[in-house]
Amino acid sequence: MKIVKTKYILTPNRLLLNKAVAFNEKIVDIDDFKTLKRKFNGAKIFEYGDNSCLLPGFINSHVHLEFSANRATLLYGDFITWLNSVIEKREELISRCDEECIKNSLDIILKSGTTTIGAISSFGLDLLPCSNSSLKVIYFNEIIGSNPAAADMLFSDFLHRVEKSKEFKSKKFIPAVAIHSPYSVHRVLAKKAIDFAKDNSLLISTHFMESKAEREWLDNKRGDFKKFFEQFNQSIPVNRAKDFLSLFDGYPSLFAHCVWANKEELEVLKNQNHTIIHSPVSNRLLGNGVLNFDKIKDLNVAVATDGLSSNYSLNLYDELKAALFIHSYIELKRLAFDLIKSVTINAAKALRLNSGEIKIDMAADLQIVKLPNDLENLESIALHIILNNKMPKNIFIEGELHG
Ligand code: MCF
Ligand code: FE
Repeated sequence: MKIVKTKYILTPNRLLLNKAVAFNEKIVDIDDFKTLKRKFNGAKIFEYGDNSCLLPGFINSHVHLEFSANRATLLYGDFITWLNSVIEKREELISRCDEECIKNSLDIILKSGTTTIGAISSFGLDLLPCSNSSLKVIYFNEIIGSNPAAADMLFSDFLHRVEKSKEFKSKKFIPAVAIHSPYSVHRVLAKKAIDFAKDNSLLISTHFMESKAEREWLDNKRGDFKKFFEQFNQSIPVNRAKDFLSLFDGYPSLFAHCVWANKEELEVLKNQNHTIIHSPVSNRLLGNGVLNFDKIKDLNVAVATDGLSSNYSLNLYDELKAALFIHSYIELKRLAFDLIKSVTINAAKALRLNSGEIKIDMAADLQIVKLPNDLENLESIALHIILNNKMPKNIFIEGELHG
């Protein structure tokens, strides 16, 4: 048994003062330090100072590790320009990121207080580092391809990657499925992969309505994607947005971006209990605009970094800071609390995890962070956690100390 004592505990639904938490792989008890010490005689004690705060480990539900070599290779500022640069530089980028490079990214993620990731894997090159990592990994095998002539070949390659990832399945490594997007996955292929995921109870993640170009293309067969698809001799979209969405009916899934989703689509996302994955830095760098929080009030939202293909950092503290400043019209203190919930409780819900909250019987995935020593106004605690941290003091995953 271990006991952690901090000045504050943000569960994050509640703020507890001068309490302690006893845990092994799971959280066993939350009570006064003295009581826990008496109850669990011989437990290993971790006592932190006056400005310390215990939080659930963060969950980064959407990250593309295979693109981790990118710093300035890809072109930022406009989505189609970016996409063309991905197609041109993809081979070079992935060859510049070997397993050691992916492991480095995973280490940085862990040191930054993230205890679980949703890894979107395009090629399976991140399988070994992900399955060997101390982090918990939901491993989303991605399917992509708009040419129906290649559908059978693409599906069998996808199945092969899924089967391979299943060999590593454990409590900490969970195989899943990613459907790249409605513009890039032919409807027959999308349906096949989604039905496969449903039949095998695998989580599904997708990119949806990320850019204005995607909106125009799927709605009117026009805009920047028209020219983009001419290079592949494709003149019409491979999905209608509405039909694509309906493939996920009855199966709560993760929808990345949704910046350009319309009212009806947001209504479907809400009614079907889907989660919006929000990556404000990626949206900014790829020229996709700002997700309007006023329109998604009743939806489950999880903030995530996306990959280094569209971000400069895989640290969720950087992403939360960016979100605080991007959504400048929302009341600051409440936004800070909601952002912390989005990378703990909300992300855990989306990924069907028994974590993301400091509560008895939840997994002991924890981080200890610091607060300024002049903090008096406890209504601002979430804000100051975000502003004053980047690398937490200690991290526990399933009760094991890391860093
Ligand atoms: O989320 C960002 C932007 N939107 C779409 N895709 C990606 C992102 N970062 C990496 N990607 C990958 C995606 O998984 O880039 C490829 C896919 O394999 C784009 S399609 C050539
Ligand atoms: Fe992405």
